[in-house]
Amino acid sequence: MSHVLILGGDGYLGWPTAMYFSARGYEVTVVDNYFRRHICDELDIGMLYPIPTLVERSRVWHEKTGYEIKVVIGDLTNPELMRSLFTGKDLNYKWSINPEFTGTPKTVVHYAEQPSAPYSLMNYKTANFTLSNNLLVTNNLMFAVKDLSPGTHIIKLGTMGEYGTPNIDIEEGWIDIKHKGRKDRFLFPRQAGSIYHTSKIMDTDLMWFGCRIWGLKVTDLMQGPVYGMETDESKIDDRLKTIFNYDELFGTIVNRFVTQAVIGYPLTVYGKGGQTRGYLNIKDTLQCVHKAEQNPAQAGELSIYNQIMETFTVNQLAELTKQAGDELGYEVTIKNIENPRVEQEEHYYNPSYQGLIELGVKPHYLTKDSMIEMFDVVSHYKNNIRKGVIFKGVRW
Ligand code: USQ
Repeated sequence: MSHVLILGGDGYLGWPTAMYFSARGYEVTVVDNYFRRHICDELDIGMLYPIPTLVERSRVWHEKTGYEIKVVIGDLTNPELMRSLFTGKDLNYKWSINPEFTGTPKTVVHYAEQPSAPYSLMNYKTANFTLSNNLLVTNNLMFAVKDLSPGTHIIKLGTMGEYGTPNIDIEEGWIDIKHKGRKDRFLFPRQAGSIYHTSKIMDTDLMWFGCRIWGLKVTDLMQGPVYGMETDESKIDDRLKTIFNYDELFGTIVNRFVTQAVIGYPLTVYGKGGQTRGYLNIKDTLQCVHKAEQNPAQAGELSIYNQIMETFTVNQLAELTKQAGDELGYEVTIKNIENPRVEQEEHYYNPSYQGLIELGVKPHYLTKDSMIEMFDVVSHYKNNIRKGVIFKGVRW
């Protein structure tokens, strides 16, 4: 079965992706430097529940399913570590059943980035870390594939935030431009609202360079904010649950709103609340990455999909959270607070996102009922929720 290498395999999306592929018979290797855990400790921002180490999770996964997820712990800004994942030379598995090198990966899923917009704008040091980590890992990956395994398909997680909120429809990655009687196709204009999002634009540029110059095969998944925590695989054992942040830095909005509602904290709507984004359930992230793996880009192609299932304003999300919470007997209040970010609070937003649906992804939509399921899980950990980490006010 083909080998999938997951960079950033300890993260919110990386670990569920690893289990998803493993459960479908793929050989899976995960790599992570535990950045997210370490920074949460350092900044004292709580997660909803403690998460076992990757080694422990892989052991539990093996015990429960018989499948193996090989674990490598290390920093992928080190080019030698990245290259060892393609050659097996000096590669040290922290956990595996069979310590032999699995072989060159057919697909690499690249999540190994600092993913938080507010973290990237705390100060010049966190901005530097975001740029250096995200760009060096991407560059190391690009060179490792070019030099050692040019047939490997790279699936890179991009973000819808690269496009910003333009006053025209957002295409899936590309736009045809007519200019003075001539035509050409270009990357759709990018204009990000944070250093993190800007680092993702630079990633895309690096990968597009690699496709044009060396014929790499790359799929860029332009993902919106993800919500949820349960997947079919995480339900097998509580210790397999993914990291769930509800703090201002690493928690995404829906996860934050449900957590806030459970402890009676007024929902933190930033500014007027008209900010519109495309959202998706964590289960759909897994389907999308799988479809991308099954439909690889051709040599020299940068294939781009907008990875969202529906759009909402912040106000609509707050209202939906309130409806679900009210039905469960919580007293949910909504509070418009001064927006710590620089962003448009009322704007046009009309992205295309048919590509992945056409490949067969079946969306899970955000409804009052699906929110109620999230309330059920979050309320189970109610005593772990710390009010103090919900809003600290990192400003742009
Ligand atoms: N927002 C609030 N209140 C909150 C938190 C957020 O009103 O308590 C607003 C934000 O101002 C923003 C929207 O909700 O307008 C989404 O914010 P978010 O924190 O859920 O998402 P964002 O910072 O954009 O970043 C997240 C992930 C990032 C991913 C991105 C996809 O952290 O890794 O790339 O979603 S996208 O937004 O499409 O670029």
